[in-house]
Amino acid sequence: MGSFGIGAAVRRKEDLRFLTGKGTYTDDINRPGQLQAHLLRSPHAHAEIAGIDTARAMAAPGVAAIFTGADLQAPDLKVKVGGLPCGWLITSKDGSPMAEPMRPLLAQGKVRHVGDPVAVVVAETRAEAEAAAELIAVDYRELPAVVGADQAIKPGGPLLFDTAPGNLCFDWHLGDKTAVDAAFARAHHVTRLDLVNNRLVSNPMEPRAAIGEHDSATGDYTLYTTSQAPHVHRLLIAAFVLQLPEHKLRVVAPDVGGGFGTKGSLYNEQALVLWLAAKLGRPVKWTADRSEIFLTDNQARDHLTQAELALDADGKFLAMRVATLANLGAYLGSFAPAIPTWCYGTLLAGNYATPAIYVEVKGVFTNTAPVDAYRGAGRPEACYVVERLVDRAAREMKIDPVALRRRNFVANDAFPYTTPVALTYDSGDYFKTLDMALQAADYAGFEQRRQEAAARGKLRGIGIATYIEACAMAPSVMAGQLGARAGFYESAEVRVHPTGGITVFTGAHSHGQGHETTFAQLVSDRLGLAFDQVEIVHGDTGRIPFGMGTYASRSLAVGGTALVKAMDKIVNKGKKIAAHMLEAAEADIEFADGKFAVAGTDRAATFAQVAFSAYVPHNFPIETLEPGLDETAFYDPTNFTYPAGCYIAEIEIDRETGAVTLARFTGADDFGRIVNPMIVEGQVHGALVQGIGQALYETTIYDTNGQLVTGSFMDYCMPRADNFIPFTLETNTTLCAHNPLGAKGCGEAGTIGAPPAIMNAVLDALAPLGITALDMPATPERVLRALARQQPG
Ligand code: SMO
Repeated sequence: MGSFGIGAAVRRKEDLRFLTGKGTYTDDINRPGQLQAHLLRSPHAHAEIAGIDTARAMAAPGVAAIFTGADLQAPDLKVKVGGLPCGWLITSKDGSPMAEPMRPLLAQGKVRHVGDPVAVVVAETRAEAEAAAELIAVDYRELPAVVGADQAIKPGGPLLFDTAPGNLCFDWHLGDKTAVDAAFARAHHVTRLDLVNNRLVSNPMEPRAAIGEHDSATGDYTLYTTSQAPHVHRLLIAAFVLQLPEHKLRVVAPDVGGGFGTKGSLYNEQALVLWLAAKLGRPVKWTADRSEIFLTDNQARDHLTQAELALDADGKFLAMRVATLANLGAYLGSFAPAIPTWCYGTLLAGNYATPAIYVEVKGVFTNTAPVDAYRGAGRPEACYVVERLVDRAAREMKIDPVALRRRNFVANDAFPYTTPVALTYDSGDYFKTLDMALQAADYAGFEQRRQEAAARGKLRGIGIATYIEACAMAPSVMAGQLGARAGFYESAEVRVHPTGGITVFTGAHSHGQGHETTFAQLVSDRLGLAFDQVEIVHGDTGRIPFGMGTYASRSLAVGGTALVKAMDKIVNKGKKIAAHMLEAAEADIEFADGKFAVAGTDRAATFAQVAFSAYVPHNFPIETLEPGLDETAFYDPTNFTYPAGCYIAEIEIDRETGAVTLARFTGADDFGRIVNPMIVEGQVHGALVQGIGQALYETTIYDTNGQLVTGSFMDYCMPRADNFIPFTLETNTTLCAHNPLGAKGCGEAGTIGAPPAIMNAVLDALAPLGITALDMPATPERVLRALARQQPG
């Protein structure tokens, strides 16, 4: 099965339907008698609602119903509608739990960001619902708004919640402050840096959508929706928001056009359409338009950071100290508080053996859209701090940035290596990865290219960033101790059909990752079956076993391992059946290439023959074995996985326009075992474009009143194909030491390593002019302003 097994660049099965327009996305689904919902959203960033008059809107054509926040809490309701729960509890330095204000489905007397939902109109058509919403009169009493985390924590300013004094959600820390302070006191050199990690809008190609359906005869609910984790969303809606028996709710996430973490969170509309469907006795559909995505999808990053690195005279890192303000927006997203804490602070060791690290993070509420997980989720923010600091330290100490990195890498013989910020790296070879990238980038030839560019009037710079990420969060017990309100295992059910075909039901979810192909390769490889004998099913709680879905680059390492474990059970049972069929001892049966064979003989039964015997048990050890050959496995990893790599960016700056263009981009990644190199390359390309997008193009701007200035593609610069050049990508594989596939994950690397590589290159190009600081994105305007500051007059 070499051509379809592990390591084969199999073309994606799912692409036939995607590329021929035959995918089924939530908005492609229409249920009989369905109504359309439209949300009236706040035009103000912060206001009290003194009254809502829906009378005129109710009389508008096609309107079936209008509900406001008060209706969700009405005294005559048997079950009041709850707020959206948060999946992670962060504990502050002083031991107190984070502030956890309610996030209602519809505003309860107050709005806290532009786009906050105030009322829902349900009508026969979307146009009618939208038109009627215009007729709702809301009496807003405007309040002053606050948009920056640094402003929000100033005393005496606007306050979002009475239950969160100072707009503070948590004040968290990690690491040994005393050891860090002592190391700084004896340092030969200290490098200091203030950084802004710019806020992003994730903008998946497919907007969020939800269809709620309720069967009044059975009491069953169905939700079709854009979700990365259908079982998690079912649990949250059933247990916390609507208080339904969990088994009465089926959540179907059909084809999903990009998740990026944004669709891992639960949103108001997903619960609301179910409540509406039951209330109105008809299915209710809602699909976001692009403006709603900008206003109400969870946004990303938005850190203000002060970072310091202490070094000895040889450039050995002694300690790192980091203080970050993390803007959480107006409400807590499902995983929001975990992102700037456990997903960020724990990654500040980077690829380095820094002996002492201390990080403090304040999570702050502001009158902006909620901020939550987005591709990389905390790790890009950490990598950006580390790699910008290291580069600046190299420049200040006049040490070659490559040499400084090498001097401080975790040594190859140090694994498993426990960092001062709670993680244990299991495997890696950062030296070889760096060397591969340097070689492929022709690092040695750069000076010549710089001079050649200078002759053309261009400023050319080169920048390096190494990265490490902690993927596939684990283990569940540890996560629970750290405040997680979820498990981190994954499930797989493998159904063997009597004629030898396989259907895999996986708890992981594919929203662009290509699981239907990669997981089928795992089966083809392990069971020796033809590729088209294998079907992968995901995304439907009515079919799949309970699973955690897809995030944190986990699907292969965790979901794939669950699948391997289920197949191991099948092979073990198959051996018992084959031993009976072949009249041999079980211990003598070997399974390879799809055949159960008696060792050292040519007596064998194919997988299909054994499967048939399992379901038509005429020649079967029925006294000792149950018929059937289906197996299910759950896998809870014992550690995170640690993909790592090195990116080298080369850019040119046009001094007249300030425009930064990519000249070269080279990467060397260690993703552990790679199942499908073509899919991995696609994942790296996509993440690199998002990472380079953050560094050069994308940013989210609110004005001081909390109005979103970058609320459309006219103002928010999405990277485009013509901004890019072909990437040169290498892989250096060290296997994950604790899962049987040796897989580490590949989905987020590019968003983590690319931003600092690009910014280090931009600052390298500007260094000869004395420019030492620049924040992302390095837009032409910012570059020109920086150049102008250096040339007074
Ligand atoms: S940002 Mo992700 O789905 O861990």
